[in-house]
Amino acid sequence: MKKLNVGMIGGGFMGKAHALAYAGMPMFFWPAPAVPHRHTLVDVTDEIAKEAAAKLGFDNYSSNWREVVENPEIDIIDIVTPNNSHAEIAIAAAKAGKHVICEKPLARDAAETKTMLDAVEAAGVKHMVAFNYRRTPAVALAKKYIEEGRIGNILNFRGTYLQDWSADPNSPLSWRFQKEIAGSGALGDIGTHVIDFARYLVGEITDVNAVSKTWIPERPVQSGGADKLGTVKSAGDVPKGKVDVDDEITTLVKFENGAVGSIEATRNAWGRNNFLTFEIHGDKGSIYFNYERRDELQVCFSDDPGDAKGFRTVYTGPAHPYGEGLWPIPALGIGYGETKIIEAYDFIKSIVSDTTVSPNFDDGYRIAVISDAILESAEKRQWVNLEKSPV
Ligand code: SOE
Repeated sequence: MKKLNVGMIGGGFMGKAHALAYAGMPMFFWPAPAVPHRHTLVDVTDEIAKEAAAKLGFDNYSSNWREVVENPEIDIIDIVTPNNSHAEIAIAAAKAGKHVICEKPLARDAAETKTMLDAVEAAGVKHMVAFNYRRTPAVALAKKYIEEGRIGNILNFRGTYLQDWSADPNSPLSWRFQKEIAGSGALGDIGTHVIDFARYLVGEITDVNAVSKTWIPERPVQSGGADKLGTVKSAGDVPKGKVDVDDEITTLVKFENGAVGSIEATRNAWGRNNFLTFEIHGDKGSIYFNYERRDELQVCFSDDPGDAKGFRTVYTGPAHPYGEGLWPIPALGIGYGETKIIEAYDFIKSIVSDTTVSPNFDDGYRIAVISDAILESAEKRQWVNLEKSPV
């Protein structure tokens, strides 16, 4: 069976998720289109890379990503580093003829993202941006119902991504609060997942009208390189650094097909953990999804019997998208790991079958253009029309 060697740049939280996906993919989707092989892991020092390689099952380690990108044995470069390093690595990887998968958001703004898109297109390599949540079977099922016309013409999309890991002012100043590294705050980090849902399920966004807030303007400087994501709180009189990105974004949106809607993203919503939701109303029915209950899709169709009208729950399983490879009984449980396994499967399949996979760098670029427009709208306090922009 064909093997594809992966060089993974970054061995933190997302590195763990991607390594799990490479290990698990052939166990779920067999025969595998090709078996991803964990060849080399790169991190900032040899010591950190060595430990991460041992933990995540890679044969080799390195602290020099350029050497790994140039290594002729490597087929795929997987980028799971902070946002400010994505472009340089992806462009070098594309030039070296490697297929590239990169964590979201692709880069810090649309202009930087465009350089990545241009590079992969010029090199003719396969590319994917890791908006994994659209690969939750219940989300793919929503897409299927919409394409089959089950809820008719879409009127409204209401999407949220709410977390609370940064609601405490003592949560450290992770790189995710620094514009120079992250590009934007809640918008780029989690709002982009909702924008991906909106484009995937409804269509292209044409106009936005947003408000943005930074609730906690400074945070304790984080010790050590690893991103603590609010799990470690600093107490007492510790040095603080400036937060120069949005903590919260709320925007109205208009779609090309006439639908309207709203998108909200915040990491300051006490009690919300991974509250990634959408409710879509069509003229023949409605669909509701909440990632915190990710085996379930709530549906209501206008032709349901009058005495049974109301939302009901479909539990995803073998009858639904990706069901052929996943667990044999509905509601045994889809997790974050499974969404990443499906993502790896679709990426490997696109390489082997020489087809385009979505979301790819073009989608990542369009999402970056929408994100820039949201920030511009919040700053100018007015609607911003995207048809005049390069989407
Ligand atoms: C932090 O908000 C984070 O890790 C995001 O960066 C991921 O994209 C999301 O899936 C989980 O939360």
